[in-house]
Amino acid sequence: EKAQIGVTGLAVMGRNLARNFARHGHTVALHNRTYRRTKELVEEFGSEGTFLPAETAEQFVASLERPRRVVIMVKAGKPTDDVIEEFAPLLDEGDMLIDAGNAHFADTRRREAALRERGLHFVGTGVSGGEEGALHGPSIMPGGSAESYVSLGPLLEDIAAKVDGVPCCTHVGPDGAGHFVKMVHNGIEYADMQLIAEAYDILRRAGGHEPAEIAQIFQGWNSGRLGSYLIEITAEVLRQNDAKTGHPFVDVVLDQAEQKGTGRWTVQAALDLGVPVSGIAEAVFARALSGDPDTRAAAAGLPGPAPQAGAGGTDLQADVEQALFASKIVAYAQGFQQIQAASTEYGWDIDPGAMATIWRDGCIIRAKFLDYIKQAYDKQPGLATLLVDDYFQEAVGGAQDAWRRVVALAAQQGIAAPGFASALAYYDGLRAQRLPAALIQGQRDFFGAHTYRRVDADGSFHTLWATDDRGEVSA
Ligand code: NBP
Repeated sequence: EKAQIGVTGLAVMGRNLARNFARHGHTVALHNRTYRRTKELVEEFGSEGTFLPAETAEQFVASLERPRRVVIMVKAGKPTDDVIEEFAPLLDEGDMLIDAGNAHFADTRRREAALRERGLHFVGTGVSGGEEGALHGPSIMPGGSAESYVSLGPLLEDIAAKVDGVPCCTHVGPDGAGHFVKMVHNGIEYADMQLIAEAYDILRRAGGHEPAEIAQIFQGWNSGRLGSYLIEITAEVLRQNDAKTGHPFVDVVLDQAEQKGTGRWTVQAALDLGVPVSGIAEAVFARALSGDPDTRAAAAGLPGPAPQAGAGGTDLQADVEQALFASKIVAYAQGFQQIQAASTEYGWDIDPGAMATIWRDGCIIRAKFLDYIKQAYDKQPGLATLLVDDYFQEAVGGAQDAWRRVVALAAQQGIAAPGFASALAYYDGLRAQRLPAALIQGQRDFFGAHTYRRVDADGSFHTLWATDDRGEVSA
């Protein structure tokens, strides 16, 4: 008997993916650098399906049906290159190496090009949802060739999460497209979490609510348009009391947010593409600020207002819900623009609506909300920004008075709300008929003769700033 798919790298993620394939009736070849992990998997979970454990890479490859499908689930970075170099020489033309780890999309592009030269398909695949997702159904974002998806897609769709029978898996686009989209997905997750944290902070410090009360508020929001996994778990975390002290859990946790780097990658890539993903950037920077206790300690005595419980008035809850929803729309709109910009830059031809579809379950940002994004792109595939879609335009239009009140309140009360504030600034910047960028062009022309364009004529111009009459010349 041969295996339909093999998994090499059987730490928590690889092990759960292998079990997921087996539970769906596929025969799964197993391999890990250290054989002990392979043995343990079969001992503990062998009854879940048919596993073909291999001690060596050669045995592993020999146990796979052709074309061979090898899922690599090892630590991202050099280990992935090591494993590729171990397996590539053992494979034949048309075989597939599927990197399901959290690789940077630029590495995936490099590896795909190199392996294509050697006649192999390299499928950089984003897998979200952590270990639970890997076992019970992740959202899967495969890149690589369309040809590889014909043979690989059905297996991945089998193990992916489903919404009304629709798998949370689709071919994203060639080479690094899958890992790119997975990265932006993580960036959006950062933004979403930051906005939720700001909502909590304002409700607590300007609303005077205790964590348990705020848990109730979030639970209520979860049955409305904000309904999502992140809102749901926020209520759970806020409801939690510390067993040791009896205090709210959120009060005994050190307030320094950590990060593994995908948010930072998203912002770096956005800077390269020139796409303003301010929501994601603010979230990454807010984590960085929180994680710098020395500077925070030095600045702790700086003057500013102390928030007054009750300052938000009686409408605060409803206002914060509106501000959160509007800011969230902006963050997603920005993330989708980044995906579209990369798709154009790299020729990936990504269908943005399909991305919203495969994020509806199996990942951290799963939410009802994604259905509206899907519908927006179904209606208008060439949508310039989600903000001009009817549903989102109406939602933000209806939310904006409350949104502005919340941002003003936070500023007056001295509560940092970079996500809410920058989302609003982005919205106002985008809809402005005239921007002060004209002045910046003037400054650039003044000090660097960088030239400018006029509203009333074609071509580029330069003003002779150093001359007495400051005449204009065509550049
Ligand atoms: P780890 O990232 O902890 O990697 C451990 C695995 O890599 C083990 O199987 C280990 O083999 C193998 N390995 C290493 Br380390 N160096 C190797 C080398 N030079 N050659 C061969 N094998 C090597 O595992 P994980 O936590 O299961 O994560 C796997 C991937 O999934 C990572 O890319 C990670 O970023 C990603 N991930 C994603 C999510 C998510 O939510 N999507 C969550 C967690 C992780 P050994 O047993 O012999 O040491």
